[in-house]
Amino acid sequence: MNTQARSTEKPAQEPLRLAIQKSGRLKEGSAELIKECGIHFQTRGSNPLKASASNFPLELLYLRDDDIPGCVADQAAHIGIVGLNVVEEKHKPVRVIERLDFAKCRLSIALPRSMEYQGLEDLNALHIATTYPRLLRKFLDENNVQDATIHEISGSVEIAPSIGLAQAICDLVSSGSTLIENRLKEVAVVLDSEAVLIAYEDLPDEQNEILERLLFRIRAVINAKNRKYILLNAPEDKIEMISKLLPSLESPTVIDLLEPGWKSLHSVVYEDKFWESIDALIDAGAESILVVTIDKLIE
Ligand code: PRT
Ligand code: ZN
Repeated sequence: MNTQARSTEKPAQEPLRLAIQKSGRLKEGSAELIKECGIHFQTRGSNPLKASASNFPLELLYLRDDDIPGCVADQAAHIGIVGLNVVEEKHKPVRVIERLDFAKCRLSIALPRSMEYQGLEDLNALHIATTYPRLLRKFLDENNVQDATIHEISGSVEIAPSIGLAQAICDLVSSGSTLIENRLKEVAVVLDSEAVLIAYEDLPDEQNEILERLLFRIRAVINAKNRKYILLNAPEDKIEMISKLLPSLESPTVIDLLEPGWKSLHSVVYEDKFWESIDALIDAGAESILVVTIDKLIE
């Protein structure tokens, strides 16, 4: 009887292994995303580089960001969260599954402010310092800049021109203040980057199924992030005009108010577009406008 019971038992599911950055600019955003997906982790146990979720078949591996594409390519991790800049530079065989809408930056070429610059051909004959030699070479080749020399260095790229190591740099920029501090000007964008979810190219069915469940949650979180739920009141005869002005995702809901001749309009809107249309909405007669954060949005 015991044997029979054992034979019908389902084998334990092997969790999906997700590699995230151990410490650095991606750490907080990665942890926040997982938390918003409703996945909980106990405090790390005996191994400080690993953690298991208590309510989802997910295991976390904490790594340096540079190691994440390689670990996913050789299946030490099934999936990873890392900057697109690192994925493209490392050029490992992994799939980029989803842009995650945080850690946005750009890989740019910058020159000393005093240097004259008319266009990409002015980069010819320059020495350019970077930690991204592959991406820079590709960009220069694609733009027919054949005579620039690339100096690969491992950090502090922004000081290279001031110490005479190079005449130009190619580095990540977000606010632009590091460039300003170092009297540099941005002249060309090589890559627009942000955190992305990458996956092993040929995941086993079991892990692929877990990934699909995780992706469903991640997309609901990302969809909600840049959208707001808006409620407003307006006279009945203004509702049609107002609904045309609203940057809605779909047809708004219109509800009668107790006060005769007045309606309430509810809709989901893109936050950035909402700010562009707010004045027009008020001019058209919208009142008591309430904007509410959305927790998750499943489309
Ligand atoms: O230790 P580990 O190897 O894991 O981390 P790391 O030191 O290599 O990387 P980390 O944590 O600095 O960055 C991780 C990822 O964050 C990068 O690969 C990018 O995808 C993303 N990211 C977003 C940035 C920036 N913004 C950014 N501004 N990475 C670096 N910077 C640096 C940039 O190199 C420059 O020195 O910030 C400076 C410029 O910032 P601004 O705001 O002055 O323009
Ligand atoms: Zn790194």
